[in-house]
Amino acid sequence: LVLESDLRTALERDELMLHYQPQIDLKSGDVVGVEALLRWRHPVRGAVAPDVFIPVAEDTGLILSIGEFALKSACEQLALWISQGLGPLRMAVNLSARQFKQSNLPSLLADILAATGVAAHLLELEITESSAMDDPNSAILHLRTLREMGVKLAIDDFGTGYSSLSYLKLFPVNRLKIDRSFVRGIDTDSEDAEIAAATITLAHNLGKEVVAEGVETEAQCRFLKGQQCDILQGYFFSEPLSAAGIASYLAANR
Ligand code: G
Ligand code: G
Ligand code: MN
Ligand code: NA
Repeated sequence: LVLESDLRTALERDELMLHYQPQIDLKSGDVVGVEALLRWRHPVRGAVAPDVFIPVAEDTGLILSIGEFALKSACEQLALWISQGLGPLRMAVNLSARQFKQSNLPSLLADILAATGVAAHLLELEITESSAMDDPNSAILHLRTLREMGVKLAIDDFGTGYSSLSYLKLFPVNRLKIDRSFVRGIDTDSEDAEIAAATITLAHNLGKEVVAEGVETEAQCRFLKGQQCDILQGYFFSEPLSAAGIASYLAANR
């Protein structure tokens, strides 16, 4: 596969980078954090979407070095923003299933936090619902270890996997991220609205916050506000931006 060999060299050649999407606190309207999202600028193909290259990276094991690059770059960038007075700000980073299961993840994280000086509670790790439910009992143990380090934890793409509600209670995570496939229809489709409302109530009853992703319209914002959702993320506020773009966005929205 052409993509695979190209992906091997992409890291060395500096073709991978992060973009960042703002997360807005619904009550205060403040930008409280960003989610780091990988971007690959291929020398010939141009921009390759993560939906295309992340699965290749997963299958080949390249995701471990790519994921390490993402964690390290995200923390370095956060430290820089904080030193420039752009904090307080939290950084959310996506973890692939393989990264999440890797036994040296806690020591890797500890090294990155120490090297960058980022406080653990400012880093949030997003684990997809399907990777948590793949082996829920060991997921609970991994999540507990990470939680004890002081990092924040979120279940990503919530509602798309086969989550057992009894496990959800046992996952020591701070947040649920409602998948954008449910957010899309909340103001037009009564089933999407019911699912989103029930997810928010459930999360709150379990002591967790809720992030709605893929928020694109004012009507969706209004619905989520009515349901006491905590944090919003989506094109309505901003698409994922370069680091420089985030600095301008923060300057304009604070
Ligand atoms: O904007 P978007 O096209 O960036 O992202 C598409 C998918 O790729 C999302 O499901 C997102 O979680 C995933 N993704 C983006 N960046 C990363 C990353 O750094 N690590 C992992 N594992 N997945 C990522
Ligand atoms: O799966 P995960 O939540 O990590 O991935 C986030 C993905 O959602 C990225 O591909 C990002 O570019 C995309 N995204 C972010 N905001 C919006 C939005 O408002 N609408 C849509 N359709 N996609 C979005
Ligand atoms: Mn995510
Ligand atoms: Na998601």
